Amino acid sequence: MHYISYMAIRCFLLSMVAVMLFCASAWAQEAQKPNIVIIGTGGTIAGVGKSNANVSAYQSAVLPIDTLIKALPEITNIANIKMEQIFQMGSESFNNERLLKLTRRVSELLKSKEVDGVVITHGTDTMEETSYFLNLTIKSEKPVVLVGAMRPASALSADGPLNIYNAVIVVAHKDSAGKGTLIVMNDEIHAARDVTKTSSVKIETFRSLYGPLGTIVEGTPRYYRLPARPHTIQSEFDIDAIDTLPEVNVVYAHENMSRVPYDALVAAGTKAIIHMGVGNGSVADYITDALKEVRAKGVFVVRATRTGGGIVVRNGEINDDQNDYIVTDDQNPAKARILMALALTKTTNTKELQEIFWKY
Ligand code: DAS
Repeated sequence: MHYISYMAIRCFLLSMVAVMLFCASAWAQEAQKPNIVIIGTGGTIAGVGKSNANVSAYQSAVLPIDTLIKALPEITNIANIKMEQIFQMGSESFNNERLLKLTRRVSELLKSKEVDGVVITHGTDTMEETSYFLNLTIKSEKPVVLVGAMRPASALSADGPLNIYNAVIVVAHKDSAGKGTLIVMNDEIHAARDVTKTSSVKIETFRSLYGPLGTIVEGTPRYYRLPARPHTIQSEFDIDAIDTLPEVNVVYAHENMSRVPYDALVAAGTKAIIHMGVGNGSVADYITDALKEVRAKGVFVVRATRTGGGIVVRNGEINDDQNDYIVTDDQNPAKARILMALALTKTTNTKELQEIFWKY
């Protein structure tokens, strides 16, 4: 009898040890997995169409972030996930107030030792602006990755689930630290500074002027380039030092321009106008005086190009020195607006403002 009870106790103890070892290894694996926070803001990625055949006609910003993430149990193999829903809207509705709120929350999360990175699900329409702002104002080398979708979650071949999966892979990977804010879409990893949305409907809409930083292949991010301009901890801008953003607006130039948009924006109190000029940021001869009056009234003028690529040459066809204008480097007008708003939190000296465009 004693022998049987001895063996029973021995088996029980051995099974307890096995359970403890399993838990320890599971805990160790959990402990090894990075802690990632996924913030939901809305967009197509959370969209729902009337049928799965609706890939471009749908209601954006419907599904909550936990519904999107619960549909992806695979990501718990990559990281420990927490979720927050900060907005539920199309990204066309971002404004300075909402941009500051999102950025402050990301900054707060990254200050915690319990957070190793942040993924933001975001509409694609203004994702390049939000990511550029984060890229310039977040003082952390921890990865921040924005992700969206061109097809709603309800669609046939929805691109959102794999985009989120890839975004978590990228944010969780050690190689993604210190590269600035990233956008992950369509298996590509883009630098926030360079990327722009180039199509209203195509899956491959996000393009970077000089190509993506890298790609994701079978669950591994592969980087081939590094950002060349200062970002995050290298940037002079700090979200914690920004209370509000100066009002900066964009005017799209075309044949037969009217001066009304410029005059109306000055009357409304804008601090700077991004002149989205044809070609090399050109100004029609019948608008030249209007733009000079804008500057004379103390509103800055930044000459940008509507072409979708390339720099604006200073003092090329227009005497920017004499007119006290600023020219963009290769920033598109939407990003020029973000950068000018940040620059005006630092200086109102035209030469210093111009240097900021050539630096970031
Ligand atoms: N409404 C667009 C947006 O939220 C849809 C999208 O995400 O593509 O940006």
